[in-house]
This record gives sequence, structure tokens and C-alpha cells, in this order.
Amino acid sequence: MSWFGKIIVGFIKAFIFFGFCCGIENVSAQTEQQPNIIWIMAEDIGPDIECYGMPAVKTPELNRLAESGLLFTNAYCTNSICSPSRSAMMTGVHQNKINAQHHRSNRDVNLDQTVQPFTYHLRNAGYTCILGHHAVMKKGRKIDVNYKHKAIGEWDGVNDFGLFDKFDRFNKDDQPFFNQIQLVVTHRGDWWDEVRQKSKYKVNPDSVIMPPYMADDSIVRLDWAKYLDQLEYMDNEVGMIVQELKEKGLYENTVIIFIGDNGRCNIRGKGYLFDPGLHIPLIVHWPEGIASGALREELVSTTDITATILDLAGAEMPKYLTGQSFMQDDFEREYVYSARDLWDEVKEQSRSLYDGQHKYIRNDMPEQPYDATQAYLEFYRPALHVMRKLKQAGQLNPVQALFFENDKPKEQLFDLKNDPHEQFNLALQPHYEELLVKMRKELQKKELEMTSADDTFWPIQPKSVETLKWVKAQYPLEYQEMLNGKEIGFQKYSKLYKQYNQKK
Ligand SMILES: [Ca+2]
Repeated sequence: MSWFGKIIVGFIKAFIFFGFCCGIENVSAQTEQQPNIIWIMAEDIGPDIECYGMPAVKTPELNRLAESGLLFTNAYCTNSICSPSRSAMMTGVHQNKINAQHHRSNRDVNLDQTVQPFTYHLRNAGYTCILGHHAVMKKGRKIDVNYKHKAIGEWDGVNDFGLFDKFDRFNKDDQPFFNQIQLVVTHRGDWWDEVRQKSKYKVNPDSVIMPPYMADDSIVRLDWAKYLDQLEYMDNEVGMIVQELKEKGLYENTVIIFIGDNGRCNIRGKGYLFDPGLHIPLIVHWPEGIASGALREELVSTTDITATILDLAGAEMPKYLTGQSFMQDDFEREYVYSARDLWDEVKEQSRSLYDGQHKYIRNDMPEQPYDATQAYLEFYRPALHVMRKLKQAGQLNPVQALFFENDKPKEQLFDLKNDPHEQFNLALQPHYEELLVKMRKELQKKELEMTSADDTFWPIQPKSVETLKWVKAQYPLEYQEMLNGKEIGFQKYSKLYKQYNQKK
């Protein structure tokens, strides 16, 4: 059994020890009063926190929420990149069904007129909808959805496109309120080094356990440790929000939903349909409504979270939702259907279907390599540069080398129960043909079901492409450092490039 498997089993045993089994029945304890709901969304993280068994990281605040709330071990997003994933969550509808699957596209196109953002329904149910938090890094106001919208104001989807009522502060007078708070620190950024430098308890790179598809290299380890440093900072921000709820007397009747918006930003993670791209943490905590902690292992899609929020709020549950409330006894999800489409300058079309054990991936553009030398990633993936060199030197094993091949397999089939790191593609093994055919058909069915009638396509040109070319020409030494695995700072060079253009 892998290290991760062992830890998860240990964790399950710990839960059994405490007498936890299933938390659904506890929901009946909910008060007549509508609960407040805080949706804390941490950027670009996998279930890499202590209560999920990740070694070397300390997350006491999230551990506490998980111990007395619900900890979901099989939560998956519908796209492994921010904006399509968030577009689905903001409506409760799979992003492909509303033509919101292409990253940062269609920002001037109205949302499908039959669908509304879920905050529209929350507001109809009497909720004050709040965006951001006054004390978190950069104030937590990111929305990032692929249809016409603005942060504050009314919504009718034709003339008015506001998603929230106000920014940054919840108070007793706002009850019932819904507050979406974005924790950006875990997103790759120029602040990662500073967060590590200032940390009193820097994560030891030697304590990090690398997954087998990563090269075990000192730069890659340090980068992973730095990621965990950001998770610790983020955990502290969660604690700060909890503390404010307590001080304001709002803690008992507030549901805290903690999730990631897409998987971790590293090899096979953000941007890919491998497990690290789609697998996110999900913790639900509510003192008045959830009486004791429980481990929930069933399959959950992020669109189910939207449905759950509407359900908890007693709001209208529109028929168009592609998710269901996991607080209901009859909650059942057979598959999570996920998709990857355009990301910055890289065209892509991949689809996956996961049943909780088997994952089928269909790559419609196998000629597009995983390592598509995307400008944004050049700045933000030290492991990419290190492993490219190791690949050239013939020092990667086949599992590690897959990410750096010139093309992708057309189809992949993995057994996540027995192969959690997706090392063995079963799609070409005759023994699995029956399963392969079944998953292929089921995927086609889902694809049809989730296809939008509208195919408007207005992408935004990413600035990273020009910035990267400019850095290469103007800062050859720094560029070389980047190729050696140093994060030189995308924000820093974007700013310099902007200044350079203004002076011209
Ligand atoms: Ca993200």
C-alpha cells in the first residue's frame, strides 16, 4: 500500500475510534433559523492538509473543523483550472453545459438565460451575499467566471450582472448571510518565498514525501515544502475567520464549507485530468446542524456543493442544477464528469469520468503534449524545468517521463483504489476491455448531456506569452535561473514589462 493509502486507512481507523460513522442524520438537528454560510475557497490545492494525512504540514484550524464536521475524501472539481471550475460552482451547472469551459473566455457574453448564479437564488431566499474578507491576503474577492458578471449589484442576466451585495464584512445585521472568501496565498505568486522566509516553522523539505510521478530532487522538494508553507499560512487565515465568527456570536449557526477551486499547481495537477488536478479537499462544519464529526467517502462533484448551499439555505433548487445536495439522505452520485479545454494559449480537449474507483480519460488532442511549454507555467513550475533536464539526461523513470513525452495517450484507464497515483494505464490491457468500453460509452452519454447549444468563443489573449518572450530577451540571466528551477516572479516581470511598454 502507498504512503497515502496507509495514512488514509490510519485516519479512517481514528474516526472509527471516535465513533463517527455518517453525518447525514445529524442534519435533522438544524434549527428553524436559516444558517449563515461561509464558503472558504483556497486556491489551487489538493487534499494536502494534515487532516487528510499529508505529512510535514501542520493545519490545526482545518483539523479542528474536520474533527467536529464532515470531511469528504472524494471531492472532485469539474475542470482542473480556476475559471471553468468556478463557472460551474457559481451556477451549479457543469461548465460545458453553459459554454463556460474555456479559461477566461466569453467574459462579455451573457450567461445562458435559463440559468442564474446561485447567489441570485440565495438573495431571493433572504440572504445577504458578501464577497471577500477584510483581513485575508489580497482581501479574497476573486470571482473569475466565464460569463458577463460584476462583483456587486442586482442580477437579471440581461441588464444587471451583479453577483453579491457587498464586500468584506459579515455582521449580525446581515443574517442570514452567505460569504464567499477566496484564500489566494496557496495560488502560485511572488509572495511564496516571503511567506516561507517569515514562517517560524518552515516545512522541512526532507520531511516531504514525493509522489512517484515527481522526480526526487532537492529543488522539487523545496518547492513542495514551500507549497506546504502556504497551506499553513492559509490555515491561519481560516482560524482568523473562525475567531471572528465566535467574537460576533455567529459561530454556532454558521456553516463553514472549506474547499479548493482546483487541484494543486504542480506536475499532473492544475490543468490536468489526473487525480492531482481534480481532487480537492472538502470540509463542512456547522455546530448547530452537524452534531458530530464524520468521514464521508462517497463521490462528490463541486456542483453538488452549490446544490447543498441552496438546500441548506432553504432556497429554490432549480431543475437545471447538475448537482444534488449531499446533506440529503438520498444523495447519490455515480460519476464525476470533468473536462479540460482552453487554458491561456494552449488549446485542449480532454474529458474524464470517475466512478470512485476507475477513472477513464479521453484525450481528443493527443498531439498536444502535457508539457505544452505554456508561458504561464514556465514561470510557476520549478519541477517542470528540473524534470525536463532529467528527461533529456535519461534520468526519469517511465511514470515520471510520461508528462514530458511528445504526445498523450488517446485513452487512459486507471484503478485509483489499487493505483492511487495513476501509474498504470489499463486502457491497452485486454483484460480491461469490457470496462473500457463501458466507461467510453458512459463518458459519451455525459458529454452529450453536458454539451451547450451555444458555442460562442471569445478568448482573452494571455499576457504571459509576450511577457515570457520579453524576459528571455531583456533578462537572459534571470531567464536562465528560471530554467534552472527558480521562480523569478511572474507578477514582478509583468509589471516591468508593462512599464517598458508605457515608456515606448
Ligand atoms: Ca485556482
